[in-house]
Amino acid sequence: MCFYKHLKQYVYKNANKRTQIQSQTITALQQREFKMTSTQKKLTRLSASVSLVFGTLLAVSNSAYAASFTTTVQQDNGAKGDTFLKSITQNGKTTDKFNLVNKVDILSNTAVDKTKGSNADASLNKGVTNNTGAASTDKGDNASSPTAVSGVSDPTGGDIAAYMGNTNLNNIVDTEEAGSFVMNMFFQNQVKEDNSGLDSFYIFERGFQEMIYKDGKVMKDEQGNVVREQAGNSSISVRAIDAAGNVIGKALKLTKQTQTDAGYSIDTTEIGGAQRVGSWGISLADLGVSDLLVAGLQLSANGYEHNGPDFKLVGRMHDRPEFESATTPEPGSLLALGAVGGLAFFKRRQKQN
Ligand SMILES: [Ca+2]
Ligand SMILES: [Ca+2]
Ligand SMILES: [Ca+2]
Ligand SMILES: [Ca+2]
Repeated sequence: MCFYKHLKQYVYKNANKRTQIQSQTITALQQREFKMTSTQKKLTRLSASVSLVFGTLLAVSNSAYAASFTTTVQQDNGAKGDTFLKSITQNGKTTDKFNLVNKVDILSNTAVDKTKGSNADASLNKGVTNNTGAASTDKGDNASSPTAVSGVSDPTGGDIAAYMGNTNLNNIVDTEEAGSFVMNMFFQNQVKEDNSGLDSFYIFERGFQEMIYKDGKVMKDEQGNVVREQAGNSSISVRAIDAAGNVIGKALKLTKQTQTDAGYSIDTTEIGGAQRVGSWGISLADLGVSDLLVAGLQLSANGYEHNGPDFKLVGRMHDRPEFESATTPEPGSLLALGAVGGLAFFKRRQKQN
């Protein structure tokens, strides 16, 4: 009860400056959740109305760091063709329900230079590329796509959203190694934590390979054999955002060394042959947030530090039926709802006592 009393007071006390305190509120809630006794946790679980609003906090403490997972794709026409994501299996659970990106705000993206590059011709438009700029839309050479690839034109948020907004893993964002971008990606369904053991987001990145160089040198083991290891060739940074696009939680750099094999290859318009794909899974715990405010992810890459990630971002549909038809609420209304829910619970508890 103490927990909700404090919560109610906290939310009310800060009602006028709620946008500023969103992330602090989450942190405070998480800290209190960790401090809760098992009896308190049991009480919390019994309260359906409160769990609707705050129940997701329960999952925060039992989410382990992202485990490896298996990706199943349907690829009928080889690496150049459509490559549909069929399911993901992780921690013994399989899902085929995905939460797709439906809106992208490009905050920055190195502009294409039509005077440079391999297709230097200012008259060129969509459908070809000149390998300048940063993020652009790209697809398998023979794959279907919602629109022509952005090519030598800078992509719009709508272009990127269209390429992320389907399960065709051969519709991607291609990024030049020297380029930088920051993009906010929002999902069609609410992002909710659950106890399925599956991550909330998956990123597939083209360029997974066997490395024989480490720190610029060929490494050898004690027997003198060249050390080969599997890794991606690009990294990407991610951070949770709320519905207004404010960053929340902590920044997370997914490095190329931590990629795992996604088990398939793609050959897109910007490359001359098939490349293997690696993957990362991301949980809300990895991002240091509960799902109270999460509406999407901010993805970013900074030149050679990330080396031009070529990726598809797919969310997983949560296993929380009570949220299934809901769309992502605005942060303000969520907090107000939280305050009301907390108050109702507090009053009920008082009566019972
Ligand atoms: Ca390009
Ligand atoms: Ca890459
Ligand atoms: Ca190609
Ligand atoms: Ca690249």
